[in-house]
Amino acid sequence: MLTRNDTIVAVATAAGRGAIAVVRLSGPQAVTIGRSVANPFPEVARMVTLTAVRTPGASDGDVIDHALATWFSAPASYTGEDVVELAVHGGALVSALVVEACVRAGARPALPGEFTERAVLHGKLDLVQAEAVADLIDARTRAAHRAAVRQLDGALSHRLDALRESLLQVDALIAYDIDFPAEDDAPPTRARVVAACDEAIEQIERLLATLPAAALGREGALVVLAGPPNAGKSALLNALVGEARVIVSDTPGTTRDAVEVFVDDAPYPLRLVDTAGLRTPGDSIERMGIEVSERYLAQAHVVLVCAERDEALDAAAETVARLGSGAVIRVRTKRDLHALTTELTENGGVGVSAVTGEGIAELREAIRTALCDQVAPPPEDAPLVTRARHETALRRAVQELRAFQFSWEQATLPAPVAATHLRAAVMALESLIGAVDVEDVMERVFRTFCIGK
Ligand SMILES: Nc1nc2c(ncn2[C@@H]2O[C@H](COP(=O)(O)OP(=O)(O)O)[C@@H](O)[C@H]2O)c(=O)[nH]1
Ligand SMILES: [Mg+2]
Repeated sequence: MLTRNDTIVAVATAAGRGAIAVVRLSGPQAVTIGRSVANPFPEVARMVTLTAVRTPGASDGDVIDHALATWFSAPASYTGEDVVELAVHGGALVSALVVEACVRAGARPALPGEFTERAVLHGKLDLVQAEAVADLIDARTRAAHRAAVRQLDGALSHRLDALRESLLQVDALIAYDIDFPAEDDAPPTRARVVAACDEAIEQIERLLATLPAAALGREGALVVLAGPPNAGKSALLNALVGEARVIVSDTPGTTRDAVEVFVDDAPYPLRLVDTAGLRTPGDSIERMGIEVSERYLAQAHVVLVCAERDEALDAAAETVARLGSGAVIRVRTKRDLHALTTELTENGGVGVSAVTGEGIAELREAIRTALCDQVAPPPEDAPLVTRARHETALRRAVQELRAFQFSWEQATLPAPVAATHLRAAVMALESLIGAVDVEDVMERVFRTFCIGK
């Protein structure tokens, strides 16, 4: 168990060469320690002051760095405690020396995530918002970024709070029903319990239904280019990405392994994969390339089957359909060289030219449509369920609510016993937002954070 009444210190910015590094202190001694390493120290909270940082007791000339000092008075700070921030010069050494000076002055080096953990302990954030802080830092895609900002703003927390509140009301209804079983309005009370439970289950399931969209927004959709060698796959990938990334060659079999390019598109980012051509292996490296393509094909959300001519397109589409279950888009390549047949349009295909750019926008739209057909993008303002921890707790809540509802409706258990399922559902929601003292949950959540956050 951690001591939480001491004062912690860490570098809050990323390691490496940079203009500025921020050393952060939080705890009851933050200001005292700040004063003993930084002179002058800001007279009042939230006033930036140019200062000199020294190890406690060092001579006047022994300056570690000139820095900007700011302090925030509890509870109006990130952690809810007194916080001091020293903006020093970046690089590996300066910030390490400043941390060392703070430790000499009585601070303890912070564990990963300990600042945010304190913010949760002091009620500045709930657990779900704290996770959003980590998600915001880790976001690689616009979709993940948007979900994290929304979650930090409290969108998911408010939804969970409202759910918890409605379950507590059901609990109150049950207590009423138990206390006054013979009252005239007993049947409506029982019906209200069932209806409120249905509503809660539906809301939780709606939240759970956002999991695939959240995952796709975070990880990106796998879009694989497949087809015979020389079909123009690499050229098409370059055209889709908008810059020359993949070697385009007129010698069949140049792309021997799979090449993956990440494109942060909306609503879902794309992992575009250029594969080796599907053909009888010519040599062992080519063979490896084909195995990689097959593996990718098996996982693809969308396969762009590429060929210059319809016969080749049919043959490649057949192979692809055998190897994977993703949506297939037929792409007739090198449109600038060939007249587009009507048959292709009837097959729902797209004609493209990597040279003139014709059909590229249409193809991007077709990819977007295929993905949205598989995983409907959630409404702009909907909170998303992003973590396994959330999923587990929500599924548990649904399971408990179902168990409650079953025994309530069938009267298989005495009402007070059935109500324990209801309370277990409430507890699942509470462990999610950190409303109960859940030491082990806190440990699991925060030790995956970066130090200084
Ligand atoms: N005219 C024309 N040539 C293309 C087009 N796309 C690819 N090529 C040419 O076709 C050849 C094979 O292209 P590449 O992308 O390497 O095919 P891959 O083997 O399927 O990856 C190269 O010489 C490209 O320059 C296109 O849209 N129009
Ligand atoms: Mg190629």
